[in-house]
Amino acid sequence: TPIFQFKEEHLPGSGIYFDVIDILFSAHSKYQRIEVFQTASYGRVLLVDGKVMLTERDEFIYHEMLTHVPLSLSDKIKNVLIIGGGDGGSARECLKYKNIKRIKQVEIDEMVVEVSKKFFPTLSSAFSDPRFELCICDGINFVRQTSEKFDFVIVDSTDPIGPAIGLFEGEFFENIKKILTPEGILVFQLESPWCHLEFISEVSKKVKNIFPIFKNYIAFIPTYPSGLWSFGFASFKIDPIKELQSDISISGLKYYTSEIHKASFALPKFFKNSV
Ligand code: AG3
Repeated sequence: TPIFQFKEEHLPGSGIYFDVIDILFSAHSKYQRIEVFQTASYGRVLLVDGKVMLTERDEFIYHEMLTHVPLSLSDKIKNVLIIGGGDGGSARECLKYKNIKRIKQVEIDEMVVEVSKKFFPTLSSAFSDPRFELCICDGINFVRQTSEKFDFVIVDSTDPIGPAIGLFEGEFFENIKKILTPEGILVFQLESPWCHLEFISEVSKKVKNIFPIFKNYIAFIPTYPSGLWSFGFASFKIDPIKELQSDISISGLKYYTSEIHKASFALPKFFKNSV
């Protein structure tokens, strides 16, 4: 029997709810409120400031689409930088590729990592891999200062509020451009075209002015606002549709296929018209 209903508002007066069976964790970190609930239908849910970051049941969709769309385009990707993504889901997917030699993760909030290790073992398995390296620091400063180069940068952020605002700004994307190799790719989570269209269109315009190639793509993620979610893809020369060659060699995926890859760049008209 549920102890209460947790609700997240997606649009004024409308949203999603979960029957909560158990409160597994609830605390304030230096940056944000972190909660883990056991729910009736979605398994464990990770909340940051009252917003759903992931659920055990549908996290695979988000993490597969953030990583396999770019990684299926080139087997030359060796060094990966993940900004945010403290739960480990994106790193877990990257580690499925033999060509990836090193993953550097830059997460601002250590509590997210600790909570994932404790409550989300299927996500945090990556943290013990020898190719994985964690830096608890601010991603915005990291890309400003580092002299390292990366073949692939993933921005796996929260919504653009609090410490994450800077992860959607021009200066941040300019700095990522400087640390990418010539064959490099940037992907980032870009909110819901249904709920945050204006924001998406502003960010997309900024990134289009910085990178020669920029494309928006979408996926169906049931527990995020409206269920229609988007991502940004940027690169210097790798085109995300033309460069897709053969079928993906990674087995055990549950959402990503090459058909889905191609289809994810087909945008609903209201979205296409505004980006
Ligand atoms: N990052 C994107 C979560 C955004 C969801 N927004 C919301 N529920 N209002 C998820 C991090 C998973 N690695």
